[in-house]
Amino acid sequence: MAAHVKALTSPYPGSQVNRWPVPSEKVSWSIEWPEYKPVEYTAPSVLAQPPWADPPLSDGKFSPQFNTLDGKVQRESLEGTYHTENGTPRNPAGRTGIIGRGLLGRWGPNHAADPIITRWKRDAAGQRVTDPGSGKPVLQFVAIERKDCGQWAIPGGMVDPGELVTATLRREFCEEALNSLEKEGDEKETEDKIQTLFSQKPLPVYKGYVDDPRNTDNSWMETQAVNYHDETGDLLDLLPLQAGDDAGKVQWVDVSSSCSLYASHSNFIKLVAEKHDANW
Ligand code: RP5
Ligand code: MG
Ligand code: MG
Repeated sequence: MAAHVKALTSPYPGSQVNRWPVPSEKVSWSIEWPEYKPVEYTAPSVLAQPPWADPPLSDGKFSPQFNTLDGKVQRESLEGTYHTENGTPRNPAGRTGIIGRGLLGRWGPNHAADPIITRWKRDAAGQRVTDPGSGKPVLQFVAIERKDCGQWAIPGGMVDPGELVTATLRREFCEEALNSLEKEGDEKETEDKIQTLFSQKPLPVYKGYVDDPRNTDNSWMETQAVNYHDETGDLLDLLPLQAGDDAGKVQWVDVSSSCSLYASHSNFIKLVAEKHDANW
């Protein structure tokens, strides 16, 4: 697993809490560090116990089953068995400078899904555009601007308890990039296009830990990122992109190494470019 970097940044998102500074050589739990005194922080929105959040571990009635499917809540990690200490899960990527859950609802892994929707960039005549530097064709993907931090990202989201990941991928894309929550229902033609796009077998891109700025020592993001590609461009050409839910903007973005994106999203986009032998 790659060492995390964004999970070490301060202040913690949506707060003025500064993490206990963790130098890169002290991230690993295998390095003894008795002086380590991480700050405790769980956001008020999580402590209010919305339906998507666990109770505090001190709650006598709450006995989470870690490293297993706990009722409908998936507490298994995509990274294998994680360590628990006195009933508290430990971030498999190492120290973050914060204990508690921060903005994350679940103790342990918080599972998300990231739909990477791509097409070839084309000129006015419909010809594929090639990058003059690499000589390779340019891919485009549907990106959203996150309302929480203003960064551009893949329109991903959390897998609901019991939800199939394939359903999350489609639901999150529709909510964030097509504004489905605010619409009565799409026109038949749009519905058909979405159906065709998501009934394709997606290309697996990445499964595992995400270097998300919300991660803590006890709660962290994991994702399954997949690619749905529109080779001809016919399917997505007329799909009406409209930002919704936690997305403030949505647009097609050219895939290249200058894409600076939320969490580890540029790594995922790079993998997609490689799979299609596209410009990076
Ligand atoms: C990232 O957070 C994942 O890769 C996914 O894109 C996202 C899910 O969280 P929300 O968009 O629901 O905040 O770690
Ligand atoms: Mg969402
Ligand atoms: Mg989201």
